Amino acid sequence: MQNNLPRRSIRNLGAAQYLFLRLLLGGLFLVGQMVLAGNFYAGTSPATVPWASGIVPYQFTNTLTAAQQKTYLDGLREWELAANVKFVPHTNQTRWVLFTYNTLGINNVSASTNPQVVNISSLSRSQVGHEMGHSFGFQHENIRSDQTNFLTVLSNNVAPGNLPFLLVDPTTVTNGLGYTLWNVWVQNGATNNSVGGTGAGLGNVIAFAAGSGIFVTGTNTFDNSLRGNSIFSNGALGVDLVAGNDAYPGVTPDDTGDADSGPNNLQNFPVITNSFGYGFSTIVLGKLNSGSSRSFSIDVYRSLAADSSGFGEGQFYLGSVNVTTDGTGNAGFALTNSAANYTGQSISATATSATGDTSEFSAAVLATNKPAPAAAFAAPFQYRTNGFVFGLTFATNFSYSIQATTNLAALPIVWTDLTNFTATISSLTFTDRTATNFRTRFYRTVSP
Ligand SMILES: [Ca+2]
Ligand SMILES: [Ca+2]
Repeated sequence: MQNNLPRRSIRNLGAAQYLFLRLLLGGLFLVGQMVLAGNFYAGTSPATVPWASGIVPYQFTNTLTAAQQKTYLDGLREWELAANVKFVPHTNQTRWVLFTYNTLGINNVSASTNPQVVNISSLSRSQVGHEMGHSFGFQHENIRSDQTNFLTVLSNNVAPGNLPFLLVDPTTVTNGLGYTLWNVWVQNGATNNSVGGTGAGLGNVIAFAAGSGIFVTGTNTFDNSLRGNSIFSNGALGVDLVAGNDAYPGVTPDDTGDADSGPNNLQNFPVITNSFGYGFSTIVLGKLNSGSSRSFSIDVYRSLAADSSGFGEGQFYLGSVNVTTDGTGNAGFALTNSAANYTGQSISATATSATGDTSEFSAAVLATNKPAPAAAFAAPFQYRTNGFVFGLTFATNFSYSIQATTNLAALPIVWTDLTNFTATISSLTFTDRTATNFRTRFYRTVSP
């Protein structure tokens, strides 16, 4: 029944998230579960923020240890480096901020009280920086007042009870935990969703998350297609499928036959066996093991650098290949991308089943430079009424041109392209139908 549901799309979400993640601090990445009380502003500090000349008086609760206070000061220091603000110990100023710590798993800011109270449980420099963003009037991208410029919320795709967390200016939300630590979180029975797509303009930018780029969790969470996005520079895996018994964060290894179950059915990822650039092209060879006699789309990506895990991510989508596994669940694939030679970049791939389950990223393989194997002429060599006929053998997946000239003596020799192609078979018989009026004819094959 779930497969009959219309496929839902989350488009441009990445762009919105990207803006959010940049927030104000540029290189300092800040995310976390957040609870907000008080006023919300449109992503920039309003004139009513009560810190004259950027001077922010602060005080620690007397239960904070010296180490906890230092963590706070480290986070505040990031703001002082990035913005025109300065934190000073509170003395007799009218408005000030109180820094506290709790063990309840709650991070929040009471922005409209005096003193403001910044309450942090997961105390870290980045969390302090994040919460101070709220203190200054910044808000999560998903609730900013100009949200609709960046994000379309499909309410039928939001779990019951969670819609307030995506509303513009949700002033009714004063205490809750609805925000995602991950950039895109597909969870708790979400099915038939699409994040991105392989068509033009459908991919999202999903980058700079502290955790995974896309995080897929929960039982009965499957058929979620994650294709064609630009996923890079995230703190954990580009795509993480996390079953209940998985160690997080982490690569979920392929299982032979792919009979395991979990989010996106723990779809096995491909294995790239070789990737290399040559000429003006990049060739990617690989294989997939999954269920037998089933069809899959292999999406191939390149990244300027491999993820530190060695798996993915996928910064630039290179193209897709459709494969069908044999009776033992195995399929090979080859993709030739003719856009450029990406030698030195990291190549990775995902597999997506016919029902839409997308895998995690494969291990990244560095593309090496490789000259194209030379083509060879072979019999028959025959002159027929419809042209000159000869055989050629190739290395598959490489591109070749067949060229001809009528004069080797006149320099420079003028070679004419007869055809260009990427070899999908290792040999063919070629007929030069233009070779009907020449006394002599010379041929060569060229690979870029
Ligand atoms: Ca995993
Ligand atoms: Ca699996």
